Amino acid sequence: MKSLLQTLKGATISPPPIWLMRQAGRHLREYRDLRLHANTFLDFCYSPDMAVEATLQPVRRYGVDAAILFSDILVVPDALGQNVSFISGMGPRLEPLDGRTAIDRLDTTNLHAHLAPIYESIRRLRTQLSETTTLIGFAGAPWTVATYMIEGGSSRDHQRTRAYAYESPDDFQVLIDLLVEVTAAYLIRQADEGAEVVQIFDSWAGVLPPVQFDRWVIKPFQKIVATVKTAHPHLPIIGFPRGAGLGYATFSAKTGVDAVSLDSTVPLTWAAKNIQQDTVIQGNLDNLVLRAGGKQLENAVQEILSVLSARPFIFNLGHGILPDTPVDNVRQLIDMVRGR
Ligand code: 1CP
Repeated sequence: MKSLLQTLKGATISPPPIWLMRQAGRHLREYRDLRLHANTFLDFCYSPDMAVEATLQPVRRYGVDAAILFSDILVVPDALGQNVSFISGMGPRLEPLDGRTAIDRLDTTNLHAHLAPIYESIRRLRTQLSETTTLIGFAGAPWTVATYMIEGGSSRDHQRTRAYAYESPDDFQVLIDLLVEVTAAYLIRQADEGAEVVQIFDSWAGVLPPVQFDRWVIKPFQKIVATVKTAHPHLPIIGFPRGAGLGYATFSAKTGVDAVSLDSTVPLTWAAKNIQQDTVIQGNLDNLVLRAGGKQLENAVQEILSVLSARPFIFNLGHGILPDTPVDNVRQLIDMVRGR
């Protein structure tokens, strides 16, 4: 039986399942070798041969309990016709949406056709994973995806997007509603094709004040979770409202997700008391202590296990693994969690 699925159904398992956000990708030598075979990063994501291989690499190397589909949250704006490119060393680039006309130009008609190679990767992965490894599909949450669409890429403080949400809330709502609809449809298709769990990444949820957090994070999540659960009532959904602080409690209570992924700033005892009574917890090792390794890593891992492993818990990082993380530290982490 798959330990990740059992945990998401409410079982307390010892040792807890473990996988790592961004486990596929740049920290692995075999990924960097494979990456040379694709012209652009999106070509890589849309090549089932390469995406399947990249998904399997960390499973082979570490024996983690879950495989996360190799793709990116920005395939969705790409599928809506807002051309996305990834410039090496600079991150993603999009033609920024500069108002309602640009939002109205987004086109949902080719969504599934555009994303067909990703569905093909999921179908192939289901035949290649062992009996114990769970396949996780994913998407970005509307708020986080909208920040990339409006800023035109990564940004330090998402000021343009936050300003737009205050200055033109009705137009911004149109964009968020569109993203709610396509994200739900995308996740449903991933589950149709064989994703056994889905995670929704709201990496920039932490920049919003409570009223805005409710409107642009909680409400969109509620709608997506309800729509996905109508099609797939038993599909576990993990939410990751990174940086939400006290908002994690509201998020867990209100959105209907089965599990929440905690970032590393959330105090463990607070989370155990205020969240884990009702919701499975995933997290929340600092990716920098993993990179540093040694005694500090040991202490941090033991602290997390001692506070969170008495109830349903999935060991993970608080954010994605950093590219220069030594593979020996990752192996040491997995051995520690598994008590070896
Ligand atoms: O090879 C390369 O140079 C590209 C680097 C890379 C990789 C390996 C990017 C560019 N995306 C990915 C894969 C990816 N992205 C995965 C699958 C791999 C895995 O998890 O094992 C996933 C789940 C994502 C999700 C993702 N992409 C998020 C949400 C999670 C998070 O880290 O906060 C976000 C915000 C992105 C956007 C993105 N993709 C890539 C970059 C450089 C960025 C911008 C990040 C930023 O703004 O800080």
